[in-house]
Amino acid sequence: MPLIGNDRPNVLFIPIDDLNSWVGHLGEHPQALTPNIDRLAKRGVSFTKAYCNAPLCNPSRVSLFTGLLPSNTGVYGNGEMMRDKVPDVVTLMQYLRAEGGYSVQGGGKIFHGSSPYDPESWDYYNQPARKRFSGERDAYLPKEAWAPWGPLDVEESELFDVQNVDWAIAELDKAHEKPFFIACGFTKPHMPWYAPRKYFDLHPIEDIILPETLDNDRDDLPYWGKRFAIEVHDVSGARNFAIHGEDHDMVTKHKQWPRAVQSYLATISYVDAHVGRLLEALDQSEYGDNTIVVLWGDHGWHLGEKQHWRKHALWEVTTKTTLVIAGPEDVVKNQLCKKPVSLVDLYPTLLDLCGLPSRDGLDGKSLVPLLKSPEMEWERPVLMTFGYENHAIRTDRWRYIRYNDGGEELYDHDSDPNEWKNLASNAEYRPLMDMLKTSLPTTNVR
Ligand SMILES: [Ca+2]
Repeated sequence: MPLIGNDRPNVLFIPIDDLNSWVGHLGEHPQALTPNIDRLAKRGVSFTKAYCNAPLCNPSRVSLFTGLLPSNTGVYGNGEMMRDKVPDVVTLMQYLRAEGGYSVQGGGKIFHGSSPYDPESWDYYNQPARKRFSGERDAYLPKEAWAPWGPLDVEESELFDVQNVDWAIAELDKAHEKPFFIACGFTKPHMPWYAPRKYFDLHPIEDIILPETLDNDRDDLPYWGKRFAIEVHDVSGARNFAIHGEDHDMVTKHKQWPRAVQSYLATISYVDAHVGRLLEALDQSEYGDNTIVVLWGDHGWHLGEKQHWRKHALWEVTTKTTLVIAGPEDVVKNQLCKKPVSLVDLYPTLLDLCGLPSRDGLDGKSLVPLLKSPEMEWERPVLMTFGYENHAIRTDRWRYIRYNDGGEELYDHDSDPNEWKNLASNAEYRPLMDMLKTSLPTTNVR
């Protein structure tokens, strides 16, 4: 039924920078402690196979907010500006405002960077002052060691994300004449992993479990797979940040692997605590019953899997993230949805949930049917792109990667959830790969 004016639901949008799928209720790291995100998941649907469309900040977020795949915009890296590539694009916020009468406000990190990246997209943008804090390093570490993590002894109220949540809470406390879209974006758990000490104490270093890895995992990768594993590679700027050598060599040389995992888990727990404050404020506000909550990470993050760190590649760990949608009455509660979906689906999903007409030309598909019935048939391969003509396709069972030089990877998630065995050189799988290839984009904008 079409909704009008103030009958439309409000939207609380919670982007979380560099959050992979390590949240408690997904169980992908057994020590992830996120009681508040887990509580949100109980109020809606959490997706166990939610993927970014590009494995780094700018292209992932541009894709989400334009509803267009990187191959259709040409925004592949952090160096390309959205309005240079697609000057007239109507962002999700612009559409909600123009067609739905929404007030649209953002704060913290929504697009790439914490400044209002696209002023046209916002009625108001909140940007707390940024202060730099250094965490406590392990005492024996040499200065040149790559180890940007450690506990902080500071007042939490001084931290950027906490101040931004304070702003969003104040907004929820106000009377709003129009339906609102409030985006409260967290800059953590992006590096550096400095978080208040109490969150480190939740994750004692001596108990930390490292991700499962295979020593010679990279041997069966084609050229670009190996390169993406080794380099910290921004495809638009071709910059290589690996100035100290490979991240994994540095981490193991300085015995920092458990500390790194602890620090990432601690930083996630810190974010979760403040997600909790935000959700509590929503519950206590007059909007608790009429607000859609969407919480998402912008891509995955490696902590040593494939001897790789960070993002910037096309594997499962690089591309899988957290996506929870909760709130509206007709969304089922406390369900995991195991169908592959992606962040480009959020634009049409929100139009659907907000009772707005769908828009032509969007690349995603509304997830509302899955929000009502998470186990329904959903045959829709997800496309991920890293740089020009490098793509991955994820179906329920398979991940197929094809690089621009023709290099290929194929993984069977039924038997190999860690993606250790690249099956692409096995002729038996040629027909399957040819079939998966038909889901690759036919247009690749430069
Ligand atoms: Ca391998």
